[in-house]
Amino acid sequence: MLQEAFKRYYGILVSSSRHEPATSNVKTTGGNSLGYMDSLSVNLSSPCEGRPHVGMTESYQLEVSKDGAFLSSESVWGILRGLETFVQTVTLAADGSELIIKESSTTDSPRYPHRGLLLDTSRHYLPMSSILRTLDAMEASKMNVFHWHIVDDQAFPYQSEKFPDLSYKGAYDPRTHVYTRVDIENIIEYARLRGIRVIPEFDTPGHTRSWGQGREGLLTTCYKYNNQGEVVPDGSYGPIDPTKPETFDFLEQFFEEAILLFPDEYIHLGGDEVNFECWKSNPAINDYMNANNLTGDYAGLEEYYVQTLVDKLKKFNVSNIVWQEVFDNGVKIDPNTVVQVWIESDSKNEMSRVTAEGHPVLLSSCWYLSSIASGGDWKKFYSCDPDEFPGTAEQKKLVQGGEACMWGEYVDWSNVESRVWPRACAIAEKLWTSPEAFKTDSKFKSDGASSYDIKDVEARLEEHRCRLLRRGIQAQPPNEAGFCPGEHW
Ligand code: CP6
Repeated sequence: MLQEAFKRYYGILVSSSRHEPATSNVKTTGGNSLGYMDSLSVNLSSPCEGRPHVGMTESYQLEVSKDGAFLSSESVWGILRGLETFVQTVTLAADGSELIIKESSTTDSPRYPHRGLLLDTSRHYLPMSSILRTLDAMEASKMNVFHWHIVDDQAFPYQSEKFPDLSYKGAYDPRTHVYTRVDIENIIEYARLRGIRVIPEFDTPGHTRSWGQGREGLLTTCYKYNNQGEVVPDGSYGPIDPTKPETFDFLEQFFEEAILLFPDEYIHLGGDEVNFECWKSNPAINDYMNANNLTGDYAGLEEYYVQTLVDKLKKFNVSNIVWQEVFDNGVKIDPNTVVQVWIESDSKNEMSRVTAEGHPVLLSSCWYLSSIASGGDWKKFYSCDPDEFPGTAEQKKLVQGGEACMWGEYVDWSNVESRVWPRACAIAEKLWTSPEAFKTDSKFKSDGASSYDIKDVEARLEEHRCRLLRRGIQAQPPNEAGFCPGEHW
């Protein structure tokens, strides 16, 4: 893993630190009388871990002085983050002849363990190249979780081996617009090498229209009254039908395959926005509810669905993330189930309620990359702080971080890169940097937790956007005016 990282970052150092075409004359010399330097000493003090995981150590120390450049960490993940910082601190001399690094002493660690980005590959398919470049940009911004909202109502690009009809019938094109096992393994490996976890989301029981095409009988048949006043199917389908035992046999087999393919300890079970109208219209669903003391209680039926699914998945030893409605509807979820808050209204109180019940929580409600405001909307993203909600220190400890969400309506391979970057970088910094870090800043003003200088943030974001461009990421301009030195590439 480290050999790959050294190669990767060496390439970035020699090609992307430069604003002009690279020459073979690469050297790291002292702007501040550091003298000629040709190496970075790396000290990994604990055994290498194979996979990124929740709560992995990412802290590192970087010392650059006359004695040399030294990077140390307890974990391979810390070395990766430190390499990123190292190449970011190397700059090109004004005359373009050499690379310069200044004296520095850095002790760095993330504020939150979960710094995610959601990509939706259902509304529009994203080719492998879009996903891999996203992972490159995430590494450059020290993000560590790729939340893959892989399927939804509109299309089913996940190619299941046990149930090939799902993508055969449910993908936009079963030959070209699918993710095969090999594609998925390649994405997971590419992410692993960058210290990024891949968490798949198979959102049920709502948002599942595309599942119905390859799996007859899975979805609820919706009914209407015809002209004669009879109740008849209206030709449309609703959420997964929880009243049929074969539903759960199928789901158990389906999830078993997915859990074996995706190695992360967590799987996202969705559970958001379940529309009750179709369940209400269906006579068999209502008969089932009457027979099970659930008459009229559709949230109760949803609870039954999620509960049964979670119980079936217990034997696979996987932990769950769910959207907030699962918690709101009173499903008895395990204490370690992570709840993701996405509804903008009342989100601070929701953070309080979820953590008061002892659940780990993720914030997304203020971080929709899909809603575009004109102007520098990164400032709005940056002003949102996951710890700012009414609660005790114990409750704050349950905040795992958050995720920037790139929902797929209106984005595909042609614009996803510029839509996400560099706006997601504002969120990435928010999730990495502790408010205390700004206290060492010369411009620090001691007026509470949100004491950062927005002008400094702006300058960092401008610089980082230029860095992404040099690495081949089509990041859009973050502000109303500006330029990148040496552009365009
Ligand atoms: N798709 C799914 C979506 C959204 C959600 N789930 C969504 C809803 C409202 C906004 C943004 C996204 N497009 N499956 C909610 C988690 Cl503002």
